[in-house]
Amino acid sequence: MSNLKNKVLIFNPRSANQKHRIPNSILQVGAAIYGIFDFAFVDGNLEENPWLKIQSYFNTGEYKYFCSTVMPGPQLRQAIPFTRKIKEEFPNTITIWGGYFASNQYKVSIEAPYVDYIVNGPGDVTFPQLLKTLESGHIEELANIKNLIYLDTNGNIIRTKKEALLDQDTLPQLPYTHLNSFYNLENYLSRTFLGEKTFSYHSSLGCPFTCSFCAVVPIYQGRWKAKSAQTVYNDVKYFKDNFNIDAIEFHDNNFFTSKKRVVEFSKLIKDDGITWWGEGRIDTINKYEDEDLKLMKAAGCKMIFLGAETGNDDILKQMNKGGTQTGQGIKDFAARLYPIGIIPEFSFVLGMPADTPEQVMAQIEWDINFIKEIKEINPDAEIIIYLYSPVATEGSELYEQIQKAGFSFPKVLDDWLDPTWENFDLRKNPLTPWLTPKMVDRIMNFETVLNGYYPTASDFRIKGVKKTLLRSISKIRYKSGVYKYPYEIKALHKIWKYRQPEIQGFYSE
Ligand code: B12
Ligand code: SF4
Repeated sequence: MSNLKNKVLIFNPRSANQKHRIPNSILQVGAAIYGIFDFAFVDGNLEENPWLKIQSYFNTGEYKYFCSTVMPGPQLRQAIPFTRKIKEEFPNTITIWGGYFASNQYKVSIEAPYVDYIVNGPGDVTFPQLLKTLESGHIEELANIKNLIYLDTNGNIIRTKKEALLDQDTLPQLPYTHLNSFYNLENYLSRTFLGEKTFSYHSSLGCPFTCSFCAVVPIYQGRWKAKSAQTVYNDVKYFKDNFNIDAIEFHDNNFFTSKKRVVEFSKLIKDDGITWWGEGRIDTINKYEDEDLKLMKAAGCKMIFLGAETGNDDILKQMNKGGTQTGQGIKDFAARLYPIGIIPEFSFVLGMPADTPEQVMAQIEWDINFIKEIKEINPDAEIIIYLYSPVATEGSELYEQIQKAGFSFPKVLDDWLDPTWENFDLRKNPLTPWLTPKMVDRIMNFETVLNGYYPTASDFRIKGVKKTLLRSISKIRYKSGVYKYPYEIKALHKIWKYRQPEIQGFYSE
């Protein structure tokens, strides 16, 4: 299929300023065409000027496809202007987007004159099929390719059928060596609070739940498929043997869905001296036996990221949190993990819409007190606070509700580059009309005081005397509930460069 004029460039726009993770999205996209098309990777995280690099590839005249993964937030800063520029400077280029932003905000993306195709969800079959079809010139066959979004000749948006999730063990091996020929893999194995050399791995696709606020749901619609414990272990072992990794971040949306798989994996990895972290659900993991949790701890599981969302059972229902999660369940689980020693990292979403401003505020206060209770039960528990920021899950009840409350997303792709929308993506400035500045301040100030009184265990910069000082300064505010203007705590955080996992997008930096 490959010739000198149809090479493919696969781009990972800059997503962070440091401690770059192995770019699994583009790796998997590359795996799908490995041996079929010639392709180059450009990682915006490791290039000082990625545009120059991209341009140099296209200047050879050999590249025809510009393909970018796009998640919301900082990646848009390169994805949007570079895709536009490619079309301006090399008008014959075909542009293809994939990833969470492209799939969820598909209308605004595909209507941009410079985005030609969107791969909606998994690209393992769709991507090579799309390239082959475009190469064959049989454009009429596009409609038969699953997981694809494009405009027909009349400008109508076509969204083809969704493909059933594939058996993840049958997917091709990720082309690590190929990536290494562009960027030394050592660049991606950073020091984090988990270890000196942290490897990032994505072992399962989707999630079996359908929480109404979550970006995973519109794409996977309650489906989940995982690689087997043995396959995961084989990949981990490869990195242990070749790169001497001592830690893993599992990037799965819901790593702990299958107890059997987690137990099997724990048994396999237990003697390798590797520390690991993943994301899971409280109600799912609370069903594990104590023996399982102890085995996980012994096998290196240090911390689990858990969507607590809120302690209020009615709101959990409104969020469609599904499963059996309750406020009491969160407390029970926090208590259970304390003696076992696995740190629960609870993420809360504050500022959900309600009928009146008083109700919104009352709910915020309620959650603040709930979080304080959790810290009483398990002082090791980490708390991450997000402001509720809606995802365009069109058709969902919650989306209808937020639209009625006056919320809408940008109608033109370039508008996503506005700084206020970027903050929205970082879930710090939600632009949600039901949240008043007073409410946002109350949440943010509480968060500052909480982080002062309980500095996160995952920050290796704030320890010893610094920690004691910060705690004593924050104590009166924390105990009295007077959180306003916590400048003294902010100043210390600034001096000591406190890291905020919810903004940096990862928890174990
Ligand atoms: C790793 C990761 C990061 C890394 C960046 C990695 C990178 N690319 O450089 C870091 C930590 C920097 C990051 C940051 C953020 N992230 Co992030 N991130 C993830 C995570 C955990 C894994 C992504 C991944 O590697 N997946 C593995 C690959 C194989 O799956 P995939 O990306 O879906 O790719 C498949 C398909 O989508 C498709 N595909 C994807 N791209 C492309 C491209 C082409 C051309 C094609 C054809 C197909 C295709 O094919 C692939 C194979 O089938 C996801 C959640 C998840 N489990 O996916 C969140 C996720 C994408 N992140 C998210 C967000 C919001 C962020 C932030 C913007 C905000 C935040 N607070 O987290 C920050 C930015 C912060 C900042 N200051 O920079 C959200 C997006 C939500 C949404 N509304 O769409 C997710 C879904 C997490 C979540 N559930 O909330 N993130
Ligand atoms: S359990 Fe987590 S990943 Fe799954 S749908 Fe709910 S919030 Fe999303």
